[in-house]
Amino acid sequence: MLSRKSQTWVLLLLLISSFLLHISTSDADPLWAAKRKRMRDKVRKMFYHAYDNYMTHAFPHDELKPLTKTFTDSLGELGNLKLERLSQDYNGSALSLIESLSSLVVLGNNTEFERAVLWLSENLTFDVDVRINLFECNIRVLGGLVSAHLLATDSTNRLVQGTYKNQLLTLAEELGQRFLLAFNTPTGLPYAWLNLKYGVMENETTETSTSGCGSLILEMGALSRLTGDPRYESAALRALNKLWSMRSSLNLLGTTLDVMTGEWIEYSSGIGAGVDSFYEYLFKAHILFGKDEFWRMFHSAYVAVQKYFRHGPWYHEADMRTGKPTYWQLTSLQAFWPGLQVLVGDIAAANLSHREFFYVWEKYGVLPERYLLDHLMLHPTEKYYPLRPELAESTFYLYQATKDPWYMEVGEAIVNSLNLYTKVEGGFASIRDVTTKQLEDHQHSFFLAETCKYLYLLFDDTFLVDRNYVFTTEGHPLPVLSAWHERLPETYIPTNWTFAKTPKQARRASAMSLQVCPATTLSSGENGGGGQQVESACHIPDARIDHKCSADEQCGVDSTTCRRRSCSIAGYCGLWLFI
Ligand code: DMJ
Repeated sequence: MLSRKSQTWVLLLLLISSFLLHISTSDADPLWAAKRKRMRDKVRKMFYHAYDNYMTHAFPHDELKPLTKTFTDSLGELGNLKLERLSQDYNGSALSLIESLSSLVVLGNNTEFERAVLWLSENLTFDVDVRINLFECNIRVLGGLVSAHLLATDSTNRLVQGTYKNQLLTLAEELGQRFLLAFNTPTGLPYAWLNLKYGVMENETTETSTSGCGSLILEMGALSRLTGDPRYESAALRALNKLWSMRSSLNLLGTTLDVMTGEWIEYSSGIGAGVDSFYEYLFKAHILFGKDEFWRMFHSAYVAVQKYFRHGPWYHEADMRTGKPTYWQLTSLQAFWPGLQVLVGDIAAANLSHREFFYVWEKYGVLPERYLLDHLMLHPTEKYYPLRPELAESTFYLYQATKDPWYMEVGEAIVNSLNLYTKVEGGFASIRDVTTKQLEDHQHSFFLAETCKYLYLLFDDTFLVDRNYVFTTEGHPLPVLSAWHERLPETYIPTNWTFAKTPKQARRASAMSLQVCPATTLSSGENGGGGQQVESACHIPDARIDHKCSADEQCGVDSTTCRRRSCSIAGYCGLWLFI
């Protein structure tokens, strides 16, 4: 008999690997199958249109400017839009090529992958006088290299192993060593900015974001596991723990902080810019490394988000000290949240928010960067759409979890919009203003790393069959390896997944639902019959199924509002209003 924790893992892995089941009603229908294939081919074309134009007009520089068919060496400016003066001899870091590596494997183009690996092995250097943003360089460059190294050494990918001699790992290690200089602060919280050649510069800003400190553990942890050098994981973990210790009594964090003093600068936060991947990495670190402490942190953080930020399907921002709402805004970056909710099993909540994001997408044809929820209108200045992947990402996760063909229709709408509004002869251009569809001369590297990848996986998930990956916040896959885990290696073997008896159960089960309301999920499992859908991660059922009670302690937590129910004078649990 597996322990409850073991069961948790079995179910989580089943959820992630529902890819294996291939039980979609739509797949059985030849018309749907043909449509999926057509859509997959359309996305493949999009990727190559973006990639080939980058290779022709911008490589080895960082990113393509598709309108003028020129390039930008943007690694030194990611994270804020300030242009840094780059040294004369800096010819870019082939950022978009690094970001394309895992996508090439997902699309099955091993030949181009190998060509790219070879080029990077021979030409990439980090000994350059460039001021980089640690967070961006970590998720894009370190993550891209580490993921590609793991793909290159995975024999099931049928890559020509002979030509690969761990060159990408050597490069990743060189970069990781440079990163370590950023962590040299009294708090262990890393500087946001670092010069790759000279380390942290004099008078460097000490302000950084929550994501900047809390979204390093996947890439740096993987680097440590691969090299045997614990310094990368320790530095990332120390920063994460310090950040977590700065949470308020409500388990909320702010958005920006000072790395020297460990004090908050911006107390308001939400699930969007500056914070998003902090939540994502707590849970994904739990998947990748299996440590209970990640689970505990994530669980408290998630419940606090649902309690203080959630307003029906929307998420506003709130003050970490009081939980009082501050800004009522939907931001494009928040659209990753339903995808994360799928991983934790909060499918109903994920579906609800996803629909709202898609509603806004449909309203403008793409997702505006910021939308004012209190006025149901665009933010006056942040009207742009820089080809972001988040809605496609969540759509992919929701389709994997539910196999509901509606999500493929959403994917189709996204693909059509991208082709209609953003495709130009020289690639795909960002949108400056979603109302006029005026374009901007920038094809961000995440379009290759994420947007195209998630859309492709939505229509063709062959890459995921028989595998178990966790995707970084930049969409780079890292395999879940038993050797990296603290426990339960047997649960990674698909044939051991005997716990869920029906595909329906597998889709609905989750780590979170088991942790929070085990009775609900387990009883539905034992009855073998579909059972209840997970409503919310904070849901705690009342002690008695008929909701009768004699004391408040016998009442649970409401799934929608996350408020604790109390026992009425008549002896029933409910959200009673006491005047
Ligand atoms: C990407 O770099 C990553 O997805 C990151 O987590 C957020 N910003 C962009 C995409 O919008």
